[in-house]
Amino acid sequence: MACKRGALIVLEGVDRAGKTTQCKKLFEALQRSGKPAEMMRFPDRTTTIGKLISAYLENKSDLEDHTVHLLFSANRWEMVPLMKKKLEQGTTLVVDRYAFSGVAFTSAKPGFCLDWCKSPDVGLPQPDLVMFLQLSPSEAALRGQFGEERYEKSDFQRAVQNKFQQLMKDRSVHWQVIDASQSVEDVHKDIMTHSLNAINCAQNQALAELWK
Ligand code: 2DT
Repeated sequence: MACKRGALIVLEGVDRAGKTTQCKKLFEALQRSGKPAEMMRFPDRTTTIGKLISAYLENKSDLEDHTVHLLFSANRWEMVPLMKKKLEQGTTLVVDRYAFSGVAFTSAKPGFCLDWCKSPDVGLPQPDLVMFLQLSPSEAALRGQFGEERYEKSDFQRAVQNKFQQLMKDRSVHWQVIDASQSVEDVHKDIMTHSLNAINCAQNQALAELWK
């Protein structure tokens, strides 16, 4: 490796756990401490594939369930060359949702198994750290109403939460559960500690492939 690579850091979690806020705080804190970092999010709604996904999520179009699952995965694969380039250049990527959301959301639908849902994402860049922002449904409810998008229903969100619990049993992924019921600043401190560790470890390790 020409220079020390950046780390691939993913935040996952249930709705209203504060993923997007925490991604931004982490990105800003890394930048302030002089560590090259960039933020990404999935779905990336700006690409051609992302626009199809966005219309689906906003209930402006309907897509068959397998089809939309594969589009979410394609939306990650189309970013892989750029992700690898950034990581190799030493930039740490802070990513809001990844393949785990892909699997948890689709497998919460009737008729889908975890293995089928994982298969299109096998071989994606393996995150160095996946932090799961854990929040109970009752605490999430205190943070306000769900939005208007397709998956923002409490029964479905509960099923998604169960699927995340199943995914977290997989020891091939470096999961870290974060208590998202703490204050924004305390959650940030936890996330920063784990991220700095991951960045240190990643420097001396080759990028692996997810679920392979
Ligand atoms: P936000 O843009 O608010 O995060 O909502 N999703 C996401 C999937 O069903 N599959 C995926 O692969 C990904 C990344 C989660 C996006 C919604 O899309 C769902 C919520």
